[in-house]
Amino acid sequence: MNKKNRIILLIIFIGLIALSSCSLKPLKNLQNIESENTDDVDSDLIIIGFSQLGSESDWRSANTKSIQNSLINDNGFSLIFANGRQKQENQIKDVRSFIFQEVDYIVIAPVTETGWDTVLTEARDAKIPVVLVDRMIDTKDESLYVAWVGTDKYEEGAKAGLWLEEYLENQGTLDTVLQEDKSLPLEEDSLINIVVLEGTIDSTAQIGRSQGFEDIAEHHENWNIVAQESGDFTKAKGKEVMIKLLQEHDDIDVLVSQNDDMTFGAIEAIHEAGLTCGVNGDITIISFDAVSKAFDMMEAGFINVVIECNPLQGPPIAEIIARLERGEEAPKISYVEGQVFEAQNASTERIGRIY
Ligand code: GZL
Repeated sequence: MNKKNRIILLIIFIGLIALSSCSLKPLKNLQNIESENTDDVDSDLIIIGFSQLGSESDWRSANTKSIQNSLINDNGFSLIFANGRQKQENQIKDVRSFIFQEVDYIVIAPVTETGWDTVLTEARDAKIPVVLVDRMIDTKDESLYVAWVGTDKYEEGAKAGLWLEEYLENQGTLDTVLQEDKSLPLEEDSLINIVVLEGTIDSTAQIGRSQGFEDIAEHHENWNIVAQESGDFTKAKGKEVMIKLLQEHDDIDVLVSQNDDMTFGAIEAIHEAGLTCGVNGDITIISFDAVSKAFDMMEAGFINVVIECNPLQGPPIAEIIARLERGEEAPKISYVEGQVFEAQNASTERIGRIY
């Protein structure tokens, strides 16, 4: 056999080896999908594709951990996890990848409320039940999901407003003395100037917390919401926006920050501006989530109150899927409850908490 034919044969042989080693399993968008090796998944395990919206906050990390710790092999599950990095287009890709892999269930924490009908219709057409966690979708077709697990964000916002009412009442500044001539502007020093650091716009948490707080605020003519701006639930963006708000407003009395991570950034900004915050501070701070570091900040006196948003949503999700697998009814809507923690009680109330 001449040299040319020997080289051709060698190329064919190498090509055949290469082909036999590549997996015929669907190629995954590997940069954000961590999965157990589903090649050897016990066929009795329930395969779950979990599209988490991101890893933007301590709360999100606790939420992810709770779900990952519940959907384990020992509980009858095999989990494929995807991090959407706070972008809806990533989550839509992840859901399509789960559909292609023919998972048994899809669990998703939707980063924002709108834009899910198309991809969740594809999941329903593929007969893959969808469980929503933490945040809700805005849809007219409630058949697109079989269950939702999360907290009541509107109630959390209202709790913030009710706490501020009580706090101001105790300070003697809840409401101005209703002046006779309502046409006159309120006395400047009677105004309670409030800034709101909002979470990701169009997310259930931002919508609910904003509305809940505003529905309390509207009863107090001296509550003056001077600015509402999104810090996208991150510490860095929260600090950046708070720096800007402090430059624009030199008379801020109250900060309502829609998650602890933005609060941590805001506290840095307030201190760098030479101001104080929290208990007996220049700026009263109301925060949301109640992660461990928020208790540190309350013990330090930098935060007045934290409205808890319980991230431990893994167990109810596992229970719901197990019931559906047994052919039993499962609740369409399941709330996990939270509390309100004040600085003065933080050191005792944090005992025994697991996030
Ligand atoms: C609340 C959740 C929010 C948290 C933030 O249910 O959606 O998203 O409050 C997280 O910490 O980023």
